[in-house]
Amino acid sequence: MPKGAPQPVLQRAMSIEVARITEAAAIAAARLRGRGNERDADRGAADAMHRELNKLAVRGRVVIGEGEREEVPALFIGEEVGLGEGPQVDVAVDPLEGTTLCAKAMPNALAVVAIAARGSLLNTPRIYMDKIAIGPGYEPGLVDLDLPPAENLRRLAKAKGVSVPDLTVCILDRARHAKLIDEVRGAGAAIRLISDGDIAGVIETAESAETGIDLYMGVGGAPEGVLAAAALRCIGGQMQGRLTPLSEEERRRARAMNITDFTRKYSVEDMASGDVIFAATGITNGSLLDGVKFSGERIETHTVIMRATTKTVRWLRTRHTAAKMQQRR
Ligand code: VTB
Repeated sequence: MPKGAPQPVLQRAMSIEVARITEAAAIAAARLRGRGNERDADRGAADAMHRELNKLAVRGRVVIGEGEREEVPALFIGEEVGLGEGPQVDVAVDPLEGTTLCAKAMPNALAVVAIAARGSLLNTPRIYMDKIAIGPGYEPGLVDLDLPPAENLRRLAKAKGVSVPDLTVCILDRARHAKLIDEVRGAGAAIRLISDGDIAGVIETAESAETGIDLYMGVGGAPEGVLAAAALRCIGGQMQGRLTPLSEEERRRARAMNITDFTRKYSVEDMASGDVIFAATGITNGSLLDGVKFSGERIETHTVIMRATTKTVRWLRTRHTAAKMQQRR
């Protein structure tokens, strides 16, 4: 185990169990891929994930969920999940990250879960978070949310031994990012604009040789920020997130979760400490994971499972039989 690593709370074998959870959600969502129906795909993924989570030998509590208790039937914040035996854990879920991507069969829709020792994931409501992320191997604090984009790019290029025009930044394609996009392009870097799915965007920085993404910047969902931090905790990389509530009502919801300092920059460790297992299964093809493939009786899934204590990263291709998946319902 790497020096300074958190004490393992979760059992090793649990990694494979956790993969079953995202595989089931991904298969359910993929059945409705490209049908323009966001709601049913999301619901199908959430139901499948809920079912599989409840087979896990943990005493789990959902901290990042599908919504608040009164909004959704399953996987609401605060819901108790798991078999009710075994370690006490926090559970963060996004059964269908990128509902629009799935509905339009566009790249990078994922089923995502993170399981962590109780109390080690940041509890946040569904508000926005300003994020910046880079991969592993750089000196701490190399990039910072409070630096101008051009300066972050200059520092990263220098650390990589390249020039700024060699860098590609991933940014959500939103009007709110017009200034950021201008500044990044003005500094000479390339931008991969994504329509959705910034968990994948952040993780891509940790695999930049493969994905071509060097840096993630911009404002996306806070729950997605915590899930992305859980992944970086395992795979390595730096991230800062700052909550950006847009109204008094959002500030109230955050305060109800004990968040009072809206200037605070959360590091990866602030958002996900302790022992963490992260898993994601591709729903549609993406730069990290292939989507679910259906062929007759066979269903194939592609999953990444990571663990913070050991820093093991497993890429898992699994062949399921359609009949067995039906039985598991
Ligand atoms: C963000 C991002 C997600 O949806 O939440 C985005 O973090 C929604 O952004 O990954 P808008 O409110 O600007 O539409 C995703 O892209 C997909 O859930």
